[in-house]
Amino acid sequence: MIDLYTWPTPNGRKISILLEELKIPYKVHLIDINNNEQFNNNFSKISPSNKIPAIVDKKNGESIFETGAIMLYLSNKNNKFCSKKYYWEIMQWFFYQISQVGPFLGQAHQFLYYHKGQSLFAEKKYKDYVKRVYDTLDKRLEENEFLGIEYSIADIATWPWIARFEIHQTNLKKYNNILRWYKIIAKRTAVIKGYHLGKEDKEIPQP
Ligand SMILES: N[C@@H](CCC(=O)N[C@@H](CS)C(=O)NCC(=O)O)C(=O)O
Repeated sequence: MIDLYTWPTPNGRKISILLEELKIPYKVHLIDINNNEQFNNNFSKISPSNKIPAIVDKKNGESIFETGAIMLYLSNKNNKFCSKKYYWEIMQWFFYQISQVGPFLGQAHQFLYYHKGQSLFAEKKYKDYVKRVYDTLDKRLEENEFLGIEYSIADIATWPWIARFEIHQTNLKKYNNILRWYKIIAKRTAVIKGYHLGKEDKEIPQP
């Protein structure tokens, strides 16, 4: 049993989708980041940078923050979604998500959507970067069905960010390969369940 401290955001959804895919029982504790609950003392003990998500593994009492570490922990323990055969293919695209897709699309959301008009420089910078990320992913998916060749933590980490295509103002229909990949993953039962966590009313965005 895993305790999952989270909120329905792309980073939060990476973990709920992975837990669903792994069929691991988990209990959700919502940390409302719009109400600054991430700064509560109890949460700081398991997430020292005060960001969601974080987990506690009830089996051994281990607590983990940072989605990259959480996903590697869960996937290693269960020996799934990170095959030995394609290990380095998966790792490259997994770390590309952690270091580039997430941080750059996250900034794009701030400057292109939530705080539009604050900085023309930042708007151009992140609009260009979103295009660069999409071009990179589209090329990879032209040559491979999934980012890590087979469905893996690289796809599970990236998909919830692409699901925000409307917020980073991208027409997904212009990227045939990402579109195909997005739709296939969006149909998975575990993805649907993990996506809806905490926000049952919100549908998966359809391009
Ligand atoms: N690098 C972190 C990023 C986590 C993150 O940015 N979480 C956001 C929500 S998606 C958050 O907790 N924001 C609240 C805050 O920064 O105070 C990870 O991968 O876990």
